[in-house]
Amino acid sequence: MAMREVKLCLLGDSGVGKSSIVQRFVCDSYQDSIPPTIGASFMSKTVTTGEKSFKFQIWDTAGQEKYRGLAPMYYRGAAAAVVVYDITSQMTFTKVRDWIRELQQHGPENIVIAIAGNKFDMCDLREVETRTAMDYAQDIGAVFIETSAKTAANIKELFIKISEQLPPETVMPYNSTDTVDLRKRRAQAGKKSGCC
Ligand SMILES: Nc1nc2c(ncn2[C@@H]2O[C@H](COP(=O)(O)OP(=O)(O)O)[C@@H](O)[C@H]2O)c(=O)[nH]1
Ligand SMILES: [Mg+2]
Repeated sequence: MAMREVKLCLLGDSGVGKSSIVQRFVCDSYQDSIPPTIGASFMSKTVTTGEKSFKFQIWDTAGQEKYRGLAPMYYRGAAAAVVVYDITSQMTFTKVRDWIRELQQHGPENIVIAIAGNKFDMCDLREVETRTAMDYAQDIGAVFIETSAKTAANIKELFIKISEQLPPETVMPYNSTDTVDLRKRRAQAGKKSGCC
């Protein structure tokens, strides 16, 4: 079976649940109190859909303003970016537009963008209507999904939807030169998280 390697980065405001989404996806675990991400961290996970396997190389970035300048290092060369907001916070959805603008202006040309409305388990406190976010995603041609890292709702589906949208040329063959570069960068710039 063909294995494809996909560089993916998570962007979004601090506290929206980026690290929790990665932890749920990679380790199938969740912590109510998860340490804040410093700079960025890296994990990988393989998903198989039908005849294809995708090895996601996931860069989880820190949302704080002070780390914002580092983001290009993680979305550069990425095949996909997940921009996360918290459905209980309108302010975090406003930040999504800033990230999308940045990706459109400075990101890779064919990058697949996904917008994830996280904390779906807290619907009672919802501030961002599903329709609003879905319409926005549709306008910009992004994948849209609401997720809960806490309950695991739609976490795997998020990555499957992304893999379905990847044009073949943006998916790096396994063991390509870029893979080597990525590993080098990982050693230099990232901190590997070990939740499993
Ligand atoms: N209720 C709920 N809380 C979540 C969810 N995902 C993350 N959190 C909580 O939100 C806080 C911030 O999560 P974190 O993953 O560190 O956010 P990040 O700064 O975007 O990486 C933590 O207390 C998490 O436990 C979720 O799906 N539902
Ligand atoms: Mg984090």
